[in-house]
Amino acid sequence: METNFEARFEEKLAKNDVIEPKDWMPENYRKHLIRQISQHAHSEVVGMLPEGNWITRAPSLRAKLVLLAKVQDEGGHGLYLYTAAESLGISRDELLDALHTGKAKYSSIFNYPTLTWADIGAIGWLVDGAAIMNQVMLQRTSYGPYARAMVRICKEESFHQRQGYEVMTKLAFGTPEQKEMAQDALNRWWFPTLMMFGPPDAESPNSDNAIKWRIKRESNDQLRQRFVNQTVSQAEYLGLTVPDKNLKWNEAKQGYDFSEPNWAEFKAVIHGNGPCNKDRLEARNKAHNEGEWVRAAAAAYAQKINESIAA
Ligand code: FAQ
Repeated sequence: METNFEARFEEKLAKNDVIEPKDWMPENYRKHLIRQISQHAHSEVVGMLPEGNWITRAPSLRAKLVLLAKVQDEGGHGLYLYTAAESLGISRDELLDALHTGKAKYSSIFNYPTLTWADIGAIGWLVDGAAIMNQVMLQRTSYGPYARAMVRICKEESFHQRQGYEVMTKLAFGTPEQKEMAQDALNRWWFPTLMMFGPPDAESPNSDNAIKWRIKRESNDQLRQRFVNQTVSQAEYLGLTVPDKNLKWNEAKQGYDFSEPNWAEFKAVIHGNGPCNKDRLEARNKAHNEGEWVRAAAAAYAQKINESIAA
């Protein structure tokens, strides 16, 4: 019986059809998706923290409004993604509990501090730039609710990338001190951004299944390479230097050679030992606990509505 279902599932993947929540799917496919989608959702929500702490310090009313809108967008992305994960049969409470207890991962990049306004520019330019590079393929991922959520997310991330590049442009073409801030931010965010794409392909335990099931359509290394190829000329336009002595155009591969990020640092960060892991989890737990009354009020309201419909 299961063989029939499995054959249909494989056939759909082969035809590039999407798998929907009510379709039969292998248990490991379901688990793989819950892992990836929930980590992605957690990243969006934790990603609000390093930027959120600059809303009150943005250098103009316009900059404040734009940053506020961006941070709200990230919250929205978290919500679409949690909903997509829930459609696989896991509850929001379970997902959040995994984040709050430190069991679930979220993107390594959000465990680095935002020291200056230029860091907000660097996050938009580099971090959102890397996010888009990775997420464009996810619009065609094999699980329908995830693919559909990614369409809107990608549109919004493109604005975020522009916002960051605009901040960097203002600083890089501003006073010498501003340019120095922009360079310092690039120096600190370059390698952590390269780590966002995940470990090298040869050391990526989830990639084989992800590619087989068309969850990921390109590998960690392919996307990292494309990001470097695209971003170097953007840094050049700004008159900034990518902090990598080994960065060099390679005519034969039509791409840049570049240094490996520090993978020992990456491992430490994803296992809870980065510069801000502790702060991020504390902030999320505090926000969750302080939001208890909102959840209780929403539940009480929903119950009243249900009662009045039933009456
Ligand atoms: N950080 O076998 P692989 C954003 C883990 S964008 C932490 O290669 P996979 C927007 C991985 O989970 C950022 N952990 O895994 C924004 C696995 O551990 P596990 C979020 C990482 O899944 C911008 C282990 O290492 N984007 O938030 C990382 O095939 C600005 C082995 O790795 C997404 O999540 C990492 N960087 O590939 C918001 C995109 N890399 O689970 C605010 C969707 C790897 O076995 C401001 N996700 N690990 O215990 C993906 O495309 C994939 O999950 C990868 C990892 C590429 C992240």
